[in-house]
Amino acid sequence: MSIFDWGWSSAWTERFSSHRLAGLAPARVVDGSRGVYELETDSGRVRGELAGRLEYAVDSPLELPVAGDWVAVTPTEPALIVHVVERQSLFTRVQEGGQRQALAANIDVAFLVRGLDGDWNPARLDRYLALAMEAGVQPVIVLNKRDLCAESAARHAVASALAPTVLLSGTLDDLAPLLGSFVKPGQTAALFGSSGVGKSTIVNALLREQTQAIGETVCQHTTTSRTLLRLPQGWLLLDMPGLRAVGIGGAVADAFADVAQLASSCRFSDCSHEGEPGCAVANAIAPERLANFRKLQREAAYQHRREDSSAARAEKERWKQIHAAMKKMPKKGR
Ligand SMILES: Nc1nc2c(ncn2[C@@H]2O[C@H](COP(=O)(O)OP(=O)(O)OP(=O)(O)O)[C@@H](O)[C@H]2O)c(=O)[nH]1
Ligand SMILES: [Mg+2]
Ligand SMILES: [Zn+2]
Repeated sequence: MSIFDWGWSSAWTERFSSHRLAGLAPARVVDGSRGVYELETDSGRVRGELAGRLEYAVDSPLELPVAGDWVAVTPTEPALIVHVVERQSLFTRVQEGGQRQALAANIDVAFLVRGLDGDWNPARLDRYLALAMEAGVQPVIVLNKRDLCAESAARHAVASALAPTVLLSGTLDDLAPLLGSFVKPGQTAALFGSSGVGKSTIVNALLREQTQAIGETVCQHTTTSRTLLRLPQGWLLLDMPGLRAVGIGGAVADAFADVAQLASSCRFSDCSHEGEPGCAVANAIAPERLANFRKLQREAAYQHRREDSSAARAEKERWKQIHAAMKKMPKKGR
C-alpha cells in the first residue's frame, strides 16, 4: 500500500514539494479525534503527534490536523506533524457556544444520511446541505432504513428536489453500486448525520467483503471517533460520530438554490418574499421551507458578525502587542 491508495495524487505532490525538500514525508490523517493521530504513510500505519512548532504557530484550532488532512511529518517514531498541507476542502460546523469546529478535511463527496424510521424533518436536511455547500463539497442525500418506512417514495421525491438522493437499506441492499456511483476511485467520501441513522451500518456493509475475508466480527455501537477507511471498491470513506448540534455559518443561499432561482423572477429586485406583490418565491415555496430559509439566514448572519468581531478583536490585540514591543525597543541614535 502506498499513499496513492489513500487518495494521494500528482496535485498533492506539487503542493508537497517544499516539504519534501525539507526532509518531511506526506501522511494522511485517518483518525485524529483523540489528540493522538493515526496516520497512513508510504511505510504503512504510524502514530503521530503534533510538533510543538505547529501547535504554537496556529491562530485557530481550525488549522490543526483533522481526519482527512494531508500532513508533513518527520521520519521519527512517533512521527511529528509539522505542517498541514493546504486543504482542498474543510467541513466545519458551529458548536453551541458559537465556536467553529473542523469535522473533516479533503472530502470530495458528503453523504448526508437520514434514517427513515425517525421523524421526517426536511428542515434538518437544509442544515446539512448548508454545511456541505459552505465546505464546497458535493452533497448526496442518503435516505436509509427504507425497510422501516411506508412513505419512502414520497420522501425520496422531497429530498431529490434538494440534491442527488439515494434511497436504501443499510441492512438489506448491496450498497457498493448504489453509493459507489457518486465517488470515483481515489476520492474520499464522508458520512454525516445524527446518531443512529445507520452510518456505521453502511460502512460495515461496504467493508463486509473485506472483514469477512479476515474473519472479523463487526460489533454495533455508537461511533466515538472519526475513522477513514479504505474500501475494497477503491475509494475512501470516513465514518463520523453522530452530530447533535449542527450550527451553520454560511452558504444558506446555496442550500436553497430553488429560492435563489425564483427570487430573480420577483417583481421587486429587493423583494424580501414577505408578502410583497408579484413575489415568485412566496408563490412557489412552501411556507415552512421559507420560514426555515429565513431562520438559517439569520443564524448564519449572526455567526458571521460574531466571527467578524472576534477576528477584529484578535487583530487589535496583535497590534497592541506589536506597539508594546516597539516601545520597549531602544530608540535609534540614542
Ligand atoms: N431496519 C433497519 N435497521 C437499520 C438500517 N440501517 C441501520 N439500522 C440499525 O440502526 C441502528 C443504528 O445504526 P448505526 O449504524 O450504529 O448508526 P450510526 O449512524 O453509526 O450511529 P452513531 O455512530 O451513534 O452516529 C443499528 O441497530 C442498525 O442495525 C436499515 O436499513 N434498516
Ligand atoms: Mg456510527
Ligand atoms: Zn419575493
